[in-house]
Amino acid sequence: MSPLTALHSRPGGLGCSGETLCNTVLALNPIGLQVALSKNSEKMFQRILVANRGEIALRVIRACRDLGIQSVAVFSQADRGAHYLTLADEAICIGPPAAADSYLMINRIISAAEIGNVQAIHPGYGFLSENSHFAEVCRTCKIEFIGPSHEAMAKLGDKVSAKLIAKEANVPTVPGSDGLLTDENEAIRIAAQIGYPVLIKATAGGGGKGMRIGTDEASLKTGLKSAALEAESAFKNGGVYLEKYIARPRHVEVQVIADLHGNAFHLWERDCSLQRRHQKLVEESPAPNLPQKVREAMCAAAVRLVKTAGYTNAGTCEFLVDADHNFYFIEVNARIQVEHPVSELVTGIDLVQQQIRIASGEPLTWKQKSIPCSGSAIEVRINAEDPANNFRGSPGKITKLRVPGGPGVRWDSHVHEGYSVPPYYDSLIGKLIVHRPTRAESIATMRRALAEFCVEGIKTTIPLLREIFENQDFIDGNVDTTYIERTWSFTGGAK
Ligand code: MV4
Repeated sequence: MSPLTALHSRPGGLGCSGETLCNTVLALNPIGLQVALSKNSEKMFQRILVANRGEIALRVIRACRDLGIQSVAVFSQADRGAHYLTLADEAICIGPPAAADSYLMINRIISAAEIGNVQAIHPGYGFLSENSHFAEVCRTCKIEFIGPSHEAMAKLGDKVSAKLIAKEANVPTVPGSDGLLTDENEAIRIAAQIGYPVLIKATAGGGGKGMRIGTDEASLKTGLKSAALEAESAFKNGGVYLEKYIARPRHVEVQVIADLHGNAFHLWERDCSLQRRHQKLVEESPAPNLPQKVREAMCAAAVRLVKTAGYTNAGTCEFLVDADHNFYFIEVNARIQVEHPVSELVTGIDLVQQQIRIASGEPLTWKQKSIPCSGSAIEVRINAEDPANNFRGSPGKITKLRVPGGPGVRWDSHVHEGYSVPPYYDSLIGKLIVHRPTRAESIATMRRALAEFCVEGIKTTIPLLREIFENQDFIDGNVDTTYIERTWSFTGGAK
């Protein structure tokens, strides 16, 4: 089938809503360098569609180039002309600026894949990356989805079902309802059993949506109703469950990776406790102040979980860690994550390359014991936001940009001086990552790098990050997920 036949025979394809197939821009590859593939190259993809934008699109484009694979980028009208698109071998417009009309439209992404003549799609993070229906459509269209099977994604995307799998794998979970709540009296009975406070969570939830604290029977009752309503409107799934509320937990997540041949490994953990309103600010590996026995048990638990679930490709098992270093599995992120670079730096493994290799059928031939956790890596997210104005988005033209460099510094970003940050998407403009032999040296290098940083024309989170790296609690590794809101009044918390 020719690409155009595919396009025109697809109901609701690119041409479905009037002006949409705006142009297929063939960008010339300015580098032209191809690297020979190692073994199994006959099965390796020749062309991959990058179904994302910005920083992560460029990260995937770079991984393709490193592997000698051609990349086809997609872009919305808001991203037309962006420099990073010229680093792909081809770029295809998929619609208007709003994500719902472009990056989230399955039919347009699939049409672009057919026009672009690719064998596989990398979804990045956000957008369609954890949409099991999209992964299933890819399979139907005989396009490899670079991620887990749609079955594993659906099983783990539902938090109640993920917890059941965790229990089956003998992975500790937070005591709670062990399933969806069916009526109020059941919830009251379970809450009395585990003790207040309790947390009501949406099984389809994410980012804290559909979450309510119940401190007594009355607030539990009202919380149940409002959580279910919020979840129903946000996720079209009003299912809720109950957990014991863990006070001031740390958020520690384990990077896992599994091939299509039954091999699964962990790439150690990341501490992502420092966050504000469910937006991570700082991520690091290894987690500070976590006893070696605990981290080994947590990492082993994560591997058991993915093996039991039949999960493949890169993924993350999220845990809460309480003050006594008990850990509890809470959910799986079935995608490459924003913070993956810290795990790449301590292990020396290129996660995005591995995702592509795994999807093409290559086996992982490592030994768990040979995967190092070397030194300390810390990432900060640079967002186009105004910390002095309730972190409101700060889109616009970057009139001046000086990025840090030097030993131990990595800058993953699609932006440049003269780039205009569009108002339609996530405010992440780049990730600054340092890697040093010790955590103290990483902190020193991060301070130096943040001091070198100069961005003008838009507001960024850089001033807040500079303060964090002078903060004694952070330096001591003594922060939890509630720290910013508890102690930093200007960030919207209640000091
Ligand atoms: C919790 C919790 C305390 N106890 N579960 C927030 C979003 C979702 N990913 C899980 N979340 C939490 N679950 C129990 N049983 C506290 C949080 C939580 C949190 C978790 C990870 C990172 C940041 C957070 C910020 C506030 C609350």
